[in-house]
Amino acid sequence: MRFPDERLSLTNPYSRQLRCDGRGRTSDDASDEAACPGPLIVVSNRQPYRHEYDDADAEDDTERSVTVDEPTGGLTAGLDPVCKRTDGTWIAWGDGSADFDVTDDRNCVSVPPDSEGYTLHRLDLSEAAVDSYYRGFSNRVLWPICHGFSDLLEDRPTDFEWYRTVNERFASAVADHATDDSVVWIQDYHFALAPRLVRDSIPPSATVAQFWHIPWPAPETFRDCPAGVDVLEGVLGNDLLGFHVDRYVENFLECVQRYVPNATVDRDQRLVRYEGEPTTVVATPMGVDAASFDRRARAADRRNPSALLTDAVSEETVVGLGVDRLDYTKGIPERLAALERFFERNPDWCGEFTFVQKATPSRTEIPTYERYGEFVRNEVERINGRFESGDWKPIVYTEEYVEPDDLCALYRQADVMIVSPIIDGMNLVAQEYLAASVDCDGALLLSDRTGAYERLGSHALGIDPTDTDAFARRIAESLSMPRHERRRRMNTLRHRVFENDIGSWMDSQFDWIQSIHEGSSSEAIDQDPDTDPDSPEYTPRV
Ligand code: ADQ
Repeated sequence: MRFPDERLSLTNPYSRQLRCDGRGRTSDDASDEAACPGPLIVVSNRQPYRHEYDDADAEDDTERSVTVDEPTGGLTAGLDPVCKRTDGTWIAWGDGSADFDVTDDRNCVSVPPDSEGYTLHRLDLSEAAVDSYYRGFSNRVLWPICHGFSDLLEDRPTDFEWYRTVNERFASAVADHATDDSVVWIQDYHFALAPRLVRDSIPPSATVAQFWHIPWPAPETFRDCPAGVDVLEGVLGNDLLGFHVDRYVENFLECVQRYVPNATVDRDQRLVRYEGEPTTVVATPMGVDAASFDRRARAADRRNPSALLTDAVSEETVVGLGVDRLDYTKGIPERLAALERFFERNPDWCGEFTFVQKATPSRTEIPTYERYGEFVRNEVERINGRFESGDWKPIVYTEEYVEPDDLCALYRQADVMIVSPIIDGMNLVAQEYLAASVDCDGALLLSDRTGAYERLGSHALGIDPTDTDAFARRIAESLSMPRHERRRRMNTLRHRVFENDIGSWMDSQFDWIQSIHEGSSSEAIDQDPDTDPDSPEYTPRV
């Protein structure tokens, strides 16, 4: 490991990310330190707290009690204390049954309940708005385009106009709260138009930033995006735009160069100037709350595995695991095909190895997703029918909700984790598995098409999810890998996940925001696109 001063200039915001303890820190510690230079205004589709009526059958509202869902981890939990500390505001779609019965006449409520908190401003969106903005342009256009699935794009007539309307409503809510030194931090692809609208309606001294959690495609793919130029011009309203990895930054800059002729693109500085305003574009790979997964996994008793395993798998069975939303980007059919090939080629493993697939139905109102789920379920049934014998099944499939503690127990229990997306912006599941692998005896099979592969690929078992034969061989290899080799790989992988946890990621975000907020021009920020500066052991992708 080299020392920080060999690698980083003092002006580089990444310099704060370096750790010496090798264990990272808890999200609580991290959020205590994350330095937001002004009152934070977070904009996201999902809200951090949801108010729900408990008893839908009660006769009138006075008889019904209200429960509040709270953030349990990850980014939302990490941002919560920053909002509190900066007297901030969170603006999101209010989708809970009691949400608007607890807000004031501006649709605002103080959260967390019963404590000194911050303002949650809820937007009341009609069913038509949600259908077009969320299930329409966001998830039928931008999601498939950004993941390179142009053939799945559905451009319905009014979706983009609704998307614009909803973005305008969010931007107007931001303007209601913004002050001279506000920091507006917009999350994800649901808000491609909002940054420009916000930029034009709040004081110039306030900062507008956005993190784009999914990939950005190459220009040849982006060309198919309806209203693509509006999307680019909207995003260029940001002072700072973050992606997970360099590849997406490069793709974005190329798209701007190609489709926004009035913009000036400096590829070396990763700086775009459009209508006189600069946008700095950065790659900051997101991490997980590693300490919390580690803690929960340690609390899970090794002799009492999660109920899912107790019911379906005998104690001696070797366990493989997949945990995904049912989304066509996640490569679940490809994984099933590789498992089928593996059992064909390795009949000795029948009865000895079981693959547990935890899948969560997602965006089920969209027919493509419904068909995908149906296909996955049928494939599981077909493969099980082909190989099962006695009590043993090759695949245990469940869509049931798994509590966070049980998920950690499952991660800990799994001898092999398979993460095989066709494409994935980052992939947090792979990192969660590593953080929860406290016994250091598991192996990770990881698609080389995930953002996470850039940091973890050198010590995970890399797979091309579409190459069924090679994928099946990788499964066999992982099951026969000597224990010392599994430990060696796992130690390094865990180290990387702890070093680059969610707290470290938030620090890097706020360091970038601060440098831009303070007007220190991005020219002074030395971005080195060929290395991941926060990971001393990082091996460049091949
Ligand atoms: P997602 O596409 O949802 O996120 P991912 O990052 O793997 O993908 O998972 C998000 C979270 O959902 C994880 O914390 C995981 O534990 C949870 N989860 C997923 N399936 C689950 C299941 N079956 N049961 C319980 N929990 C489950 C998007 C992008 C990713 C990017 C993230 C963050 O698509 O590429 O990593 O945002 O930026």
